[in-house]
Amino acid sequence: MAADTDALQKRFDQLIDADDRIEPRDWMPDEYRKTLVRQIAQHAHSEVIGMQPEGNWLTRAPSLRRKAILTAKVQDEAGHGLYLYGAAETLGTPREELLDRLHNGRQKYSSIFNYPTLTWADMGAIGWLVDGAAIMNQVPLCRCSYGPYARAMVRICKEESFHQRQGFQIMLTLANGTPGQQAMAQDALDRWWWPSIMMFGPPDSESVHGDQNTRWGIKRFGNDELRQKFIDATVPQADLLGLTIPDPDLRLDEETGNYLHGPIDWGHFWDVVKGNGPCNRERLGTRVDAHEGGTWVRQAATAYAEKQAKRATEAAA
Ligand code: BYC
Repeated sequence: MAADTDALQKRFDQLIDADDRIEPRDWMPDEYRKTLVRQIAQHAHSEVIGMQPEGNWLTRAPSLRRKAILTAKVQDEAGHGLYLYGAAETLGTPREELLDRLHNGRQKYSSIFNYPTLTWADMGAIGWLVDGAAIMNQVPLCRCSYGPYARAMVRICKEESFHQRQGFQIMLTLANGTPGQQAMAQDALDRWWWPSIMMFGPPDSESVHGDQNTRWGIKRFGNDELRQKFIDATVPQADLLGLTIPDPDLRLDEETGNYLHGPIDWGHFWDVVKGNGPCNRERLGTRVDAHEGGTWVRQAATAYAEKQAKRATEAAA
């Protein structure tokens, strides 16, 4: 038995070393399966909870065109959740179980969705910064060693690119607008900048899963490197918008070409992760209510599917 496991482990290691893909039917170490379920589910939950801050503005979009675009974006996030729950299910954990873990607080979702959306400019800042950070973090996941996750990420990243562009476009319109609109854009940047930076997770020195997940080819870069790449890409965009990043210590390091940033308030980050952010209770409460309120829809869909299956069996008999 132990010899069998050794051979399976060896085969798994070979696939990882060759930068090949692990597929659902392949043998994998329990810890690899566990960390993937953790990360993919957290990602799926983030997509679904992430519909709430923008969903709040669907009825208040400033034009029909903006409303249609925002509706499409929010629908896309639901789709991302669906692909990701599907990917997690290939690892043997049913969606119901994953949702239970979210609703009981046993699984996390991204810290970024625990902040309120106070003005229309927040729709711009979310698309520009939050989707921008998501793209930076998620493009490398298209090369993740677990096949179903990597394939889901390809489509998600394509859609996130549209989302990022639409957010930037909202910011550009506001930045070129009246002084009041410019102030609204600046205020949104002031509130979303640091939370967006925190999306990449704690510093590498405090990252629990980082090293192992990089060795397994789940993560391709550490949290610090991705955060830095995001800052380097975003500072020139803020300049173009004529907006000021709310970090007095931000400056270009001529030698490395990187932007050096001021201290990040990790105490605040952990507080939000632990459930004490401005909107944690509201977000989870809304999600649980939606799930409970939707029970009859799931029951009706199941009853319909069972009836259809019975009819098909009878017709075939
Ligand atoms: N928020 O060991 P570490 C989106 C937790 S959706 C909350 O470095 P890891 C979008 C971490 O889980 C955005 N918790 O972890 C949707 C761990 O705790 P556990 C979500 C965080 O996994 C709609 C502990 O801290 N994206 O983009 O190596 C509209 C130690 O961290 C956070 C994804 O999920 C956080 N920000 O790295 C627009 C992408 N950061 O689990 C956009 C996939 C860390 O041991 N996920 N923690 O209890 C990842 O790439 C990685 O999971 C992370 C964290 C970079 C997030």
